[in-house]
Amino acid sequence: MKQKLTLISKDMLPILKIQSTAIKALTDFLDKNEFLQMMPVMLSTVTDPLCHSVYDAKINYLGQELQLTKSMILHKQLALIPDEISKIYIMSPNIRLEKANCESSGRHLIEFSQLDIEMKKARKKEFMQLAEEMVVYAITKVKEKNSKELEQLGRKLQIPKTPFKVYDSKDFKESINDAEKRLSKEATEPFWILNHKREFYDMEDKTEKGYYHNYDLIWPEGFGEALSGAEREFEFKEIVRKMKERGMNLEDYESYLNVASKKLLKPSAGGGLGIERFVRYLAGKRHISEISPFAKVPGRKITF
Ligand code: ASN
Repeated sequence: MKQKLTLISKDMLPILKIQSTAIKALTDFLDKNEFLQMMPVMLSTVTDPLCHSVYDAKINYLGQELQLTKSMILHKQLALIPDEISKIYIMSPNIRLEKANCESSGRHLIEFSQLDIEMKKARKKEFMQLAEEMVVYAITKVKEKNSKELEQLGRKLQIPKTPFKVYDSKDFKESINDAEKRLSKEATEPFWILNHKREFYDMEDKTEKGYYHNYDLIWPEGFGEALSGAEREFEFKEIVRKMKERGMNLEDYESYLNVASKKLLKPSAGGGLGIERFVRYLAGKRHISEISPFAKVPGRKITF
């Protein structure tokens, strides 16, 4: 069988060094800003429905059907219920059994990790500012500590200037995906795209229907999406309305809806930064499989 071992590529050591610096910098930054680190959830009765179609990832345990985590968005909302807990993050492994046609995107893995963050009562401006500072802090640390490794990889990395440029999808003449691709290729600095019609949990404007209070952070040089997040829907009535609009089966979310119906969910904003995508950008590699020793690429046979 033809088998490529990324593990023994000569670039793996510099890449892992860069990854170690980046992860430490990201978590140090959040610790300094008084975020609490929570452990990942990998099995649950509920998970993120996502806004694109993937294959089911379920297992049966003692007659109970459990989902493998696609993202911890719903758990982040639940974790913020206690009054005393207001800022959290999780280095969260996710399983998304993507369709085989994602192979060529260069940025999809069926198993990946995201740094998932959530802040109670925050609005999008506050979260976006935090994310910009966090990313700049991590890139600065990588440049300081890994100049030798960046040189080995032939990677020239700029420290981005804040505030990042912001686009609103309302102003696009093409689809968001096309605009994102084009702008990412043209850009030399990371930037934001606001207002993307997505999952039920992203806040929709109360008066301007169809306007979403969400944001995607996009890497420049054609590297594409870095982070996606939003202000959250927390009111039961709105959650149910939006689930129905999306043709979701409400019974599948019974445990979550029960909590929401008791008015326990709090307003919050947050997002998730893709770790492998960040390392791919830092290392300047074109395919995400090049930065991960055990990469699981959609459509490709899994060996390890
Ligand atoms: N982590 C994302 C968020 O916080 C959700 C996702 O990964 N689909 O909005």
